[in-house]
Amino acid sequence: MSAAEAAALIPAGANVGMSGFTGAGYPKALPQAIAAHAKAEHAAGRPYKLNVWTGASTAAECDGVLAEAGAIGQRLPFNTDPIARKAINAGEIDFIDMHLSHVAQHAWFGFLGHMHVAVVEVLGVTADGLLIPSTAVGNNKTWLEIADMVILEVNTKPPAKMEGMHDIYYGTAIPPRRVPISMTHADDRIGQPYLKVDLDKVVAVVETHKGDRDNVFAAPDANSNTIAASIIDFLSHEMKMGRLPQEMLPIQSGVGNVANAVLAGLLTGPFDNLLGFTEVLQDGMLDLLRSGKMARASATSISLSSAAYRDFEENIDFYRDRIILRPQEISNHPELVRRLGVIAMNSMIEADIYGNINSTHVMGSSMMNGIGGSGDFARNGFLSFFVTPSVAKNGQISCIVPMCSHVDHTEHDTQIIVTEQGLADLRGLSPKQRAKVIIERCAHPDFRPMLQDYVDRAMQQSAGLHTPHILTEALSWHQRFLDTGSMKIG
Ligand code: 0RQ
Repeated sequence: MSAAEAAALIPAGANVGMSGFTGAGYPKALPQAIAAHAKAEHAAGRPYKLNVWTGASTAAECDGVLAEAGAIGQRLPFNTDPIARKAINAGEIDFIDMHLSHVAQHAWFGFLGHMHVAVVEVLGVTADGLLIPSTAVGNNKTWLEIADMVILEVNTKPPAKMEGMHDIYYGTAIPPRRVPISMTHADDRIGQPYLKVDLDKVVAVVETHKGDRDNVFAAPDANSNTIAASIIDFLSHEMKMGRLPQEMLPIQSGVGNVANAVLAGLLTGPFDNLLGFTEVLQDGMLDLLRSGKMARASATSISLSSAAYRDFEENIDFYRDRIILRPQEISNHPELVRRLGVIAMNSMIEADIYGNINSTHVMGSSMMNGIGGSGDFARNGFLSFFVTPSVAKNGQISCIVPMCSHVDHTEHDTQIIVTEQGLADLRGLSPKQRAKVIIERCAHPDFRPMLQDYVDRAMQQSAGLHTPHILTEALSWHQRFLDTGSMKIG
């Protein structure tokens, strides 16, 4: 069926589960056809919006076109598209920012409402009616299970030899019937290579032949390289001290340039036979696999630059033995992250002097991308790093502030903060001890005296001295930036 015919089957107001995770495996044709359909409906004076649930972010030809057409009512759980972000921050899209490991189970529990339609990209359908998953698994297993009707986009562009790479676990149940997930190594296979679907629910099959978005990265800059070097030194030290096993623990790495620089640092670092247990497999991890430094990687999505993607395609026989793609409820599962002892590394927007972390909001009220999987890994990891340059916007914003303008990860989840200024190891420290090391090691020299002055005065004025604060001043740095364009005074 054509994408336009398939799009016409989706009624206004439907809850639609789409494939897609960090710019990989999203539907390429349906969203554009839905956007055209929405525009036609709007022109005829009829309302048309859908509630769009995915694995994580998609791309311009999915979130972008839908947002541009005003076709998204509610969106969850993660978005990086600039047009959709603008609509979210203009209050036009109701965005629900969720831990990525929660999405599938909250959908089964019925917490999110009923799913009417699933639109899922696959690489093919076997003679037995099983589905070959694409470059991202995300929440596809769940969408296919719970949707009333299913639209498949069969994309013939990704290498057909990806068949067999995936590991789809069908052992999850709803409490009280849950059982332990029997995975003890990051590279264990516990499921089957195919997605299942009730063929009676498949109302349309649409063919596409199109690659995923180009997930380009700037070459790591000096700050990213310094942060990466600090983390690698720290891990070596932990190993020397006997706190980190010699065989090293599996690595999770968030998205972005700093995350990629850390992976690039591991390429020349002292660790061998690494394992990845992450959600997004980016260029840096592909390099580690190619070099032999990393033996295997488990993820839910392959999100590559076009150059890395070519390498993946050309060397698919090599990579298919080394990469395992799982549903995100498994790639990000707290039980597994804790059992495997994952080392979590995620970027943030800002940290406060006590170690609370804001990963999602700019100046307290505007959404950037979402919490993604950072919380799944940070709370349950063996070690948890949060990284950022110490300043943003040409030095006018301090990424270390008296109080975060929004909190995604509490002080209880944060172990280690790293900026290009240095590394603050917060393990075993009280709030006041944390403030001292965060200010000394992580704050930019332009803001260090202001932060110290804040703490000194809070020690005099605060009602309680466990986490000293001056409540009328705690968020004044953000307000000053909004008023003057700088957090600096004068
Ligand atoms: O804005 O693009 O307008 O210049 O934030 O900042 O430094 O380019 O960093 O691309 O690595 O993203 C936390 C957003 C970092 C990301 C975040 C502004 C800065 C710039 C981006 P401009 P950088 P990155 C795995 C785990 C949450 C989800 C997560 C993220 C823009 O890593 O979304 O971890 N993480 N998932 O100027 C105001 C500050 C700022 C600031 C930076 N303090 N105040 N603006 N910026 N610091 C993936 C998944 O879960 C799927």
